[in-house]
Amino acid sequence: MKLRPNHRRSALTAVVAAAAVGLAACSGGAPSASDSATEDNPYGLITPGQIRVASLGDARPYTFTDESGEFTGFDVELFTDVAERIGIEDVVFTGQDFSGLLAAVANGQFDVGVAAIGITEERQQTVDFSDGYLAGYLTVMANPDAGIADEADLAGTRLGVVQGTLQEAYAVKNFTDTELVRFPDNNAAISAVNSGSIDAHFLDYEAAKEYAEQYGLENAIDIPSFDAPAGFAIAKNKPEFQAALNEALAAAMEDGTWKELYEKWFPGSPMPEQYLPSSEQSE
Ligand code: SNW
Repeated sequence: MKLRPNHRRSALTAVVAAAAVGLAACSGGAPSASDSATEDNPYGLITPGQIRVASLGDARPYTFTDESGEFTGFDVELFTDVAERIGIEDVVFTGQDFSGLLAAVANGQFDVGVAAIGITEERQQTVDFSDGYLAGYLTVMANPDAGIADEADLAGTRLGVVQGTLQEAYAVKNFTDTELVRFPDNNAAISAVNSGSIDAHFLDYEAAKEYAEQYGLENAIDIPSFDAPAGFAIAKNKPEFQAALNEALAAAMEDGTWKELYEKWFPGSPMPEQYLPSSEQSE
């Protein structure tokens, strides 16, 4: 009794299988080798299955290396979560100077740059970005004795900036009576503040807050940089990678992962609404 249906099913299976083989043969035949590479490597990564990330070792709490040399911080944990959502567990972070970071992504040494990198039109000429994931302030951090409370007080002072940052660009444009002193990274600039060789350093808000606590400095001036939210920088012409990152990033915001990481790494900072789950947004 059962023979017949079984028989039929296997006949049907055979037909389906034959059709599948036919299809595979067709699709395998027509396109070039680059298509099969895309199949194994849908995001066009340097090494299939691995994401190489250009980052910073000293931009706590965004991206930094802990005592054991492991990369961690808000941006690192967010990116690692996003990568996992697109099926990539093998994420390798490498510390760079900020000034070389976008070029290293653009010329294909890294799949992505993750370092509180503000999305600007100028930067978009060399790299593409994911959607934004963090919008905050640029901060002038100084010794409380320096008497710096607003932009006018910067006249005649020596102000540190890290090369290639939005802080450098902003200072060049707006702090015209200030002597800018360029550093490769925040640690070098903070040492210079502590030794008194510069009066203040201009960096990202959360990084300033950490150094301020550590060294008895203060966040003297906060300048909104909401029009340049941080995004993940990726080489141009990788639309599948960009789309996958954006979808995963949106999911990390919608399920509260973004909020959890924000509270973990930026305790006490005002909670911006735009990246929260839609149920927690006011309109
Ligand atoms: O534009 C801000 C953004 O609104 C948020 O506060 C995170 O930082 C920024 O992206 C600015 N970050 C600087 C930049 O993009 C410095 C980055 C760094 O030092 N790692 O140039």
